[in-house]
Amino acid sequence: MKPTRRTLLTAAPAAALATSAVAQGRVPDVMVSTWDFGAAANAAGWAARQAGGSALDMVEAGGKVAEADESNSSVGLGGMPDRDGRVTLDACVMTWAGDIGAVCALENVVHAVSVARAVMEKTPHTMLVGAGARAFAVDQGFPTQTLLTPRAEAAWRDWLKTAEYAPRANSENTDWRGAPGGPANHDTIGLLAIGADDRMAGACTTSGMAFKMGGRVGDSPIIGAGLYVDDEVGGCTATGVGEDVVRVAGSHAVVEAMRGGLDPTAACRRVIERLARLRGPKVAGSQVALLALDKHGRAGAFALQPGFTYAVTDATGRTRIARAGALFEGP
Ligand code: SD4
Repeated sequence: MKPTRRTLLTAAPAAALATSAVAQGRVPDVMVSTWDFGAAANAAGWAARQAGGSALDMVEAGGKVAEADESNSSVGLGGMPDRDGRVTLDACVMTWAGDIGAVCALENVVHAVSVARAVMEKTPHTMLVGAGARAFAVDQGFPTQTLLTPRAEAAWRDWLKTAEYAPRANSENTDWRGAPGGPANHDTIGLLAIGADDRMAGACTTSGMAFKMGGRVGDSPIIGAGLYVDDEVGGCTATGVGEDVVRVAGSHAVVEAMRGGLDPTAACRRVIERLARLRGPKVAGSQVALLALDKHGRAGAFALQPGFTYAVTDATGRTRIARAGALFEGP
């Protein structure tokens, strides 16, 4: 049936959908973030919610935690540079109302997620890149600083000895935990939250693939690829090799699969399977992970490779780390 203005106005309100999870006796999830380091981000997001903040405030607060943490390499400060030694950040935000903002290849500003929000709120545009993004951030009063830490610089100088570009699956967790294995080559935090008013927002922020070519942009700041939110259905965010996420418009595809009736895990799985069919052996060694949260407060994820984890905070404020299923799960 073609929706009329009347049917649109009388569609089930978001609150009714989210409370249906409570009616089923389940505490709905209200915030999810990629990887183990999402737990600290969720704590900040939860605090923002408790302080009366919106879902957008929640995901921004969470993203800023990861951006300021130089021990993850990287989102924001401490991010691995490109092959010329420059740390360039990509980020985006999307709200329940379809408002979007993004920055690509932003230099010298730690909180790319906040600059993306400012693009959304203060400009007539949806995306600023490179020098324009930096000039805008400075104009908005964002402080500037060097993002290349001694640790990241040392890793880059080490990489220059071979200059071999080879993304490693799940480096977000192994490198963040300080496990051996050399420098991280990708670290992204994607966040989705449902505010106390039942409206959803999302954010995604990254320094992209370590030792990428100068000017390279992955999926993270691209609405529909690294992030998508539809307040009628739910949201999705992606991590891993951005080139492969973009190929299938990963986050948008997951949201549409949920709209078609799949639960978040099944929706993520469908898109990962689609990517594997599309690319075959070309994705056999790489990681792509999709994380979704539906309007009922159900979280789910699926990945190409085992090892993808995510942090889930429920409406009581309790956080757990969950492990996603994977297409190439071992025997
Ligand atoms: C990118 N998707 O720039 C990002 C990297 C990433 O976890 O997700 N790392 O391609």
